[in-house]
Amino acid sequence: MAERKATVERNTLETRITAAVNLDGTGTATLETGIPFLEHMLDQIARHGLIDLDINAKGDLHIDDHHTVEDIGITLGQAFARAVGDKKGIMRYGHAYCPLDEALSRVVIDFSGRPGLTFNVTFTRATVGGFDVDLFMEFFQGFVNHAQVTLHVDNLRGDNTHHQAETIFKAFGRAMRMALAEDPRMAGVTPSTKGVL
Ligand SMILES: [Mn+2]
Repeated sequence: MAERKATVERNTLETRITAAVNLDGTGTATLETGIPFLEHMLDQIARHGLIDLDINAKGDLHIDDHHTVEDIGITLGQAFARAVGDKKGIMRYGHAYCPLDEALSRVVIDFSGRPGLTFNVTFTRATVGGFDVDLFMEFFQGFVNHAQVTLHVDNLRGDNTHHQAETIFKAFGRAMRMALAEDPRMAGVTPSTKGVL
């Protein structure tokens, strides 16, 4: 099986980002974004998705975190799209429920080739660790648009905002791990009756 790795560099007047992914990693993350809470979340994707992530972002944080968070989502989405390639042999669909104490989230992903995000989350607070929780949806929208995946994110319950966010990212990692897993019976086969994804 070919290595499923990609590195994408994306520079705009607002942000300069490099994102490297290895879909068959061991869950190590090297993160330099200037946004500690986002790094805590990206670390969950790596650890629970068994995906190696190396993300370096220099953004206009003197304005706020918005451009940097959205553009990390975009760049990471581009890296995933490139690393997953023609999607032959993958499970395509993945889902996971992850709890953290009182919080529970469900994430369902389909490497459909079509961008689509349903984000059904009501955070109990507006910020967590100094991070504006509105930006989580911006991150996932950027990711979905460029990875070309269908993604349903539901926070089913939770009182603590940190727990809500963390269960979403853990479930996202786990769902990704399932969707990207390869079944030897599907080797060389596109998991679609259309024959193309
Ligand atoms: Mn935590």
